[in-house]
Amino acid sequence: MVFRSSYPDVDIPTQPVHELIFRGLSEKADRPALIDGISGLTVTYGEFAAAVDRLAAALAERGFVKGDVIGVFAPNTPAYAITLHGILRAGAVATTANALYTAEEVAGQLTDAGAKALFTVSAFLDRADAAAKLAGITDVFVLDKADGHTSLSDLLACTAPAPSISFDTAEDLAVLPYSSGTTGRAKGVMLTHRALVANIVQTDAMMDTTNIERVLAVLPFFHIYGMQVTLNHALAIGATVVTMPKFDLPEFLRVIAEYRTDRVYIAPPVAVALAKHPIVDSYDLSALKVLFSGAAPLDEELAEAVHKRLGCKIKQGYGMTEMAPVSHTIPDSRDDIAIGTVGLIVPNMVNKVVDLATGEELGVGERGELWCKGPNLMTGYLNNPEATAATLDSDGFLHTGDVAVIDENGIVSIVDRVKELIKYKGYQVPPAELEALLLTHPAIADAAVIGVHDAEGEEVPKAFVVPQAAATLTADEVMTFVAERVAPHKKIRVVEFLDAIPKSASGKILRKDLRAREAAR
Ligand code: AYL
Repeated sequence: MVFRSSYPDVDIPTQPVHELIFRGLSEKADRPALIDGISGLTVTYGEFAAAVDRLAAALAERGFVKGDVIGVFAPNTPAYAITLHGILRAGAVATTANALYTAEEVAGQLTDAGAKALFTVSAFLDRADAAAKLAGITDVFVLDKADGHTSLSDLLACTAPAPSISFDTAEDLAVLPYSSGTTGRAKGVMLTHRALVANIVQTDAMMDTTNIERVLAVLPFFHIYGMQVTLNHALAIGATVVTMPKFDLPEFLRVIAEYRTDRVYIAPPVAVALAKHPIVDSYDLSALKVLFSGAAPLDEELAEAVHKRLGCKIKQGYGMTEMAPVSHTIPDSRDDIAIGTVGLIVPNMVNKVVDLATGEELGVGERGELWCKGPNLMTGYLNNPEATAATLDSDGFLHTGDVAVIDENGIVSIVDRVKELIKYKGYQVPPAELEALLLTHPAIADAAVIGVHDAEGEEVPKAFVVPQAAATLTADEVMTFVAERVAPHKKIRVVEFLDAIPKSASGKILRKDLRAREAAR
C-alpha cells in the first residue's frame, strides 16, 4: 500500500534556490533579510541580493566555474548566508562543514567532496588552514578579517559583471552536505537546486506564513535543517532571519525577546532547557508564536510542558538530509495533531511502510521501515554508487532506516530507528567512523558503537570494546582517546568491555544484539 500526501501537489518552480529566495525582490528590497542577533548588523534584501551578485562575480573572476565545489566552515551570521548563496549564484556547489569539526574532519569532507576553496572565519583559522593544507586547497577566504587572507568584503568589492550561468535545476547540484545515511561513514549528499526548491514549497504549503515575520536561526546553517528550514524558507517568504552563532540559553532568550522573533526552530535538547530552566521566566517571549522541533524525537510530555510555560504552539517535523530535508510535518493550523507524532506527509510525496523482516508492504497502523519518494530526494551519494543503491531503490523510494506507523488519518509516528546512525542532540554520529578510530588504538582488538539513552533520556554514543590480550585499558582512556580526535558531539560517553563483539557469519557487527543487551540491563 502506498500512502499519499493528503495535500494537493504543489508546483515546483524551475528557478535555482538563490533566485527563489529573492522572489518578489522589488517589494522586499528595503526589508531586513538578515540580522546578526549578537551585533545587530542588518542586511536588507536589496543589499543581500547585490552582495550575492558581487560574490558570484568575484568567484567567476578568480576562475571558479559551474560545478566547482567550495567548502563553508563557519558559524551562523549574515555573511554565511551571503557566502552560501554567492557560491550557488556562481554555479558552484557548497559543501558545508560542521563548525565543531576538527581540522582532520573538515579535511576529510573537503577532500572527499573535491573542494577547490574554503570560506571560514578568523576564529576557525587554526582548523581551517590545517584542513585546507591537508586537502590541498590554497584559497582560504574569511568572512570577517584576518591577516594574509582575502576577506569576503575584499571579494564583494569586485566590479566585474556577475556571471550569467544557465541552470538545469533538476540536474545541477546546489549543496553537498554530509550524512552517514543508514550505514557507514558520512557521505556527500547530492542535492540539486530542484530538491531544495521543492522542499521549500512543499513545507510552505503546511505553514501559516502570514504569521511569520522574524525567524530565529540558531540551528547551524551547515546542517540541512538550519540551511533549508530556517534560512532558505524564511527568505523565500520575505521574513527576517535573525542569526545566532551558537546556542547559549540566556543569549537565545535575549535574542527572542529583543528581536521579537515569532518562529523559532530548535532541536529537542533546547526544549528541555525551555521546560526546566528558571531563567526562562525572566524574558518576554510573548512574540513567539511557533516553536518548531526537528532532527530527533521530541518527547510529548516535554513538549506539553514547554507549551504550558510559553503559551506558543509547538510543532514537529521529521526528515533526513537526503530529503532536503522535510518529509513530514505537523501543519501550523492543525492543533488537533498530537505533538508526539511527526504529522502529515508533505505535498508531492508518497510513503510506504515496509515489514522489517519480509520486505512486505504494510498498511494502516502497522509498524515497519518508512520509505519515502518525492521531488525533494537527493540524487545519490557523491562517488558512492553502492551506498546510493542501498538507500534509493529502483522505484525511487528512499529507505529511511526509521520505523514508522501511519494511522487512519494519515498521521505518522516515528517509533524506532533501525539504521546504525546515532543522534546526539540532533547531530549525526556515524558509529562506523568511531569504530574505525577505536581500532587504531594499540590496546583495542575490536569495537562496536551504538546509541544508548542516558539518565536524562538523551541518546549518547556507547562503545563496546574488546581489549587486546594482556592490555590494561580503562574506560576513561578509551573516552579520552576518542575525545581528542573528534568533534565534541561524537565523543564516546559510555564504555563497556566485552570478550567479543557479536558478529554475523559475514563479519558484520550485530548491532541488534548489542541493543537487546542494553534493553535487558
Ligand atoms: P539528519 N523524530 C524522530 N527522529 C527524527 C526526527 C523526528 N522528528 N527528525 C529526524 N530524526 C532522525 O539527516 C531520524 O532518524 O536530519 C532521521 O532519519 O541529520 C535522522 O534523524 C536524519 O538525520 C524538519 C526539521 C527534518 C529538521 C529535520 C532534520 C533533518 C536532518 C524535518 O522539519
